[in-house]
Amino acid sequence: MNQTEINAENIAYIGLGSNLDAPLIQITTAIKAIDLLPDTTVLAKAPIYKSKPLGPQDQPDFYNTAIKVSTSSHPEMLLKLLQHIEITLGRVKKRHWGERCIDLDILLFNNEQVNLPHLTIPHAEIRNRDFVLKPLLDICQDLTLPNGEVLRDLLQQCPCNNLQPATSPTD
Ligand code: ROI
Repeated sequence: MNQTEINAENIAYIGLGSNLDAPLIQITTAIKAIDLLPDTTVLAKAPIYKSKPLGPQDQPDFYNTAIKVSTSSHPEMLLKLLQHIEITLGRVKKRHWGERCIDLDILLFNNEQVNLPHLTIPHAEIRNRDFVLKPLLDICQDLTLPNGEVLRDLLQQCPCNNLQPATSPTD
């Protein structure tokens, strides 16, 4: 591989979610940690939204946002780096579709499709989650999936999780 390929910049969109242990602080801290990665720069941040949990209802409301990054990591490396940040922030898996202090998902990576046992890009649930689609569209109104589907159209067909703008770090 020549130098140009090694340093090739990729554009990725990352979804962030939290409903435990001061969620707004978790999200802010995770964004700072991503920006501090040696090969990754945060280019844009969406507003943070509060939403009803998708899944078990006996858990706190979620806070969600998305960021756009430029990165020279390939998708699997980026996944490893994000998982490391999740662990550093104290993420412990409690139950399926349950509460979590931080969730970092690669939503889109260039216009690529990745189908590995441990990584699916675009995120497998992207079309069913308004708390993912709305912040993505706040960053870029014209986003499409690699198969040509328009995210704006997907949001119109998406089940509603009662998204509200999150206001203050004490929310
Ligand atoms: N529900 C909402 N509203 N936001 C999330 O980020 C979220 N993440 C999850 C599950 C538990 C499926 N539900 C969610 O992983």
